[in-house]
Amino acid sequence: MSASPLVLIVMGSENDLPVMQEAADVLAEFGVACEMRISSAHRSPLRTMNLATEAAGRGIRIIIAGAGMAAHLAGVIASKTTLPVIGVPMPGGSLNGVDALYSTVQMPGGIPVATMAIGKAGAKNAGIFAVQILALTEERLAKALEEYRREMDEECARKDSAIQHP
Ligand code: RP5
Repeated sequence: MSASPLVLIVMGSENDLPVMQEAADVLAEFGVACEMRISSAHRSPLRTMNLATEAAGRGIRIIIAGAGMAAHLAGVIASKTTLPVIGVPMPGGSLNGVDALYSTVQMPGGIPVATMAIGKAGAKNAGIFAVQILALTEERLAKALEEYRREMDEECARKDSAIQHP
């Protein structure tokens, strides 16, 4: 794994870590270096702004932002960088993540956030989506993605066979 991170993973609270770890794990599987940070759009707005504005200059290519409740983290970061920003709505709270989903996905025209599903599936897909972006210019990753899909297909076939021949 190369030393300098290509993907920055930001989350609004340490309580988001069990979900956002899914993104870091899948990036590690593909050998893509990432950096994980805690910064909140509401509780630490200046730190969040600085993370966003400085990211491109230090070699970050993609930002993954996970937040819950009135989740403005991904949108605020997207407003301060032209790097692609992938949003992950956190589950939990009174609305179990639907609030975060709407807050993350409903961006005004001009400032996109690529919003994933609520929770761990969304975090995992954020990592894979980041790899897919990097694979556009890195042949090693394009091949690794093909292999990843092939293994999923084989796993499905094994389970299909197992259920038929218990
Ligand atoms: C958001 O508010 C965080 O992303 C978190 O998901 C949610 C609640 O934060 P905590 O009160 O658990 O720190 O900013």
